[in-house]
Amino acid sequence: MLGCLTRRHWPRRLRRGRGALLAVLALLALAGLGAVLRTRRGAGAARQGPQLTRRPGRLEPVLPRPPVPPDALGAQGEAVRLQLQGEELRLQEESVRLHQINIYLSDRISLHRRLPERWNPLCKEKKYDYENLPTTSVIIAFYNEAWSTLLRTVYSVLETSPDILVEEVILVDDYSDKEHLKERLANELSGLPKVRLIRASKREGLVRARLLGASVARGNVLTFLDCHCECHEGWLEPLLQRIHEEESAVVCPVIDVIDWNTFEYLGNAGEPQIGGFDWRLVFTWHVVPERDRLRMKSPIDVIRSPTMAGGLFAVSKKYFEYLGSYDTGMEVWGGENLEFSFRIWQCGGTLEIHPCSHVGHVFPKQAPYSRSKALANSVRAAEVWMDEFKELYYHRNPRARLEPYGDVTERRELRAKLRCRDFRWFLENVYPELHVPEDRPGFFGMLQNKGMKEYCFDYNPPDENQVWGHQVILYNCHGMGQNQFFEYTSQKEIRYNTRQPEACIAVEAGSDTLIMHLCGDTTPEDQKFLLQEDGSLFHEQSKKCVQAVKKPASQGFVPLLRDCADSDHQKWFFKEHMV
Ligand code: UD2
Ligand code: MN
Repeated sequence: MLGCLTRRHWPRRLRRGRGALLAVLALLALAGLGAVLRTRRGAGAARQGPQLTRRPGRLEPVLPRPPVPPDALGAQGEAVRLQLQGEELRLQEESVRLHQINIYLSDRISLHRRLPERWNPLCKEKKYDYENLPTTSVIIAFYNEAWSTLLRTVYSVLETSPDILVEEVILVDDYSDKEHLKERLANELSGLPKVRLIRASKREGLVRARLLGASVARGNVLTFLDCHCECHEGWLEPLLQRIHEEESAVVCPVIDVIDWNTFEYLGNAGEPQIGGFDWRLVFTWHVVPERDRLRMKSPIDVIRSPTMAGGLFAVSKKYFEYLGSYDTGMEVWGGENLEFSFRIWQCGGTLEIHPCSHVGHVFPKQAPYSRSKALANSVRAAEVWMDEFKELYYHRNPRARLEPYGDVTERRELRAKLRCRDFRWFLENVYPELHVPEDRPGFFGMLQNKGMKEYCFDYNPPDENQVWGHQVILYNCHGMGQNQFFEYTSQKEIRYNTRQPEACIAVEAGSDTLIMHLCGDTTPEDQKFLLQEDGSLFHEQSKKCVQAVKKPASQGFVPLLRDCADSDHQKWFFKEHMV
């Protein structure tokens, strides 16, 4: 079913065009495969051609990987913890402060290290249609990246990717100002086959930097990578094979974590996670839903994903252009991944993760540069693609409503031109796992106390990844949504639904405390509250009312269950946020 849906908008004309191209290639192939392969490899230094007889099923990489002594630091992708003191320790700490990555250690790990095998063993058996696969331009945009993480990315691509599949590796310098990225980098790269370096003449941000790379790319497929990656053996073939089969598929590798401090490669052969988002438009990871697992014939089939993390994916160049490439009104960082994900699905493509393609990525300790434009970028995505559902986002992030986001007319025209589906279709068909809040007027926002008007329900879990299990408190109302946003549903739940997975207020068993639990499919008894006309909040199971109570021996207040009484401290009302 979905197969037909996804093809709906991809115009016949283009597809036929491609068919014709393939026919020509087939004729050429008949005339002499060698000639075709030679042109596909392009001109360049002495490189080895495909060695089908010597290594059946695998082809030589662009560059051979020089041997790295097994006892060299991190040579197998294992964790390294240097025992440093004095000046050396200071230098290490400074490198972390500067890059939010332990570059002091990275500089001491080989640029040619091998990663341990962390893919499903079935991937090793997989056969590829090498002669017919499209070629790719690998595009790596970078801004002020450290030397060793950047160069390790480049070598890793060259040393793991079959030469026959790589048209070129395009590095796009997004107007970095670090000295090592100037002449020294140009010199280093000029000695490498197929590597091109282009430079932006002003800071473009990752969207326009990537597009700069795409504009000069000569491969059939664009493969985007971040500039601090390491590719696992066999990472490229599955991406290209899938696009060869289905040109409107945008395919992501599994993103494995490389630890920012120890450079341990935390690859994992198990089932990968897929991408989602919460109503703040923050990207989230999820396990594969059961209905998709049932549809898969093998654990190494591609997996549909509602969204992508953003940095690592392959897309047919022609299809990328057809889809409107990127929203060039997006600056610096953020938002483009969800925008592109919505667009792919709503405009007839598919977004997938291939379990056999693994790439490691260094997730920094925290953001190494200012990402102040991320909010405006998300607003652009919401304004163009989310229809009335953008209100759910604005409710949870009221500041976004005030954010100047520029002009999106052209992007809306693109949506109309491609006759893309609406956001409701996306939610119902691609991401039905996402709970869609009701947000009934008067029943969402901050939950304020009548007796102490400055106090609101507040929940701030210490761990962003574990939303449940902590006590709900009262705190000065700040009016910014986020951790003070609650929704009272027609199912009598008080949902904390800014994040994923969603949590609901419950009464802790045997106590008078309100704590956060995961919401149930149907409302569990301990999560049922009645918000009554007079503002009292009645817990049905215990037959008690929620009251604002001063915490003993502290300045703070908490909501606790008490016998119901006619007190303003037991009256609550929702207010939409202030801004
Ligand atoms: C994630 C994505 C990233 C991007 C971002 C949302 C992964 C692994 N990473 O954040 O690719 O989609 O979410 O926007 O999925 N860069 C520039 N110019 C800039 C800023 C960044 O060229 O002004 C480069 C940067 O050097 C890097 C890439 O863009 O190569 C992505 O930036 P990041 O690594 O800081 O983003 P990340 O991984 O935190
Ligand atoms: Mn990154």
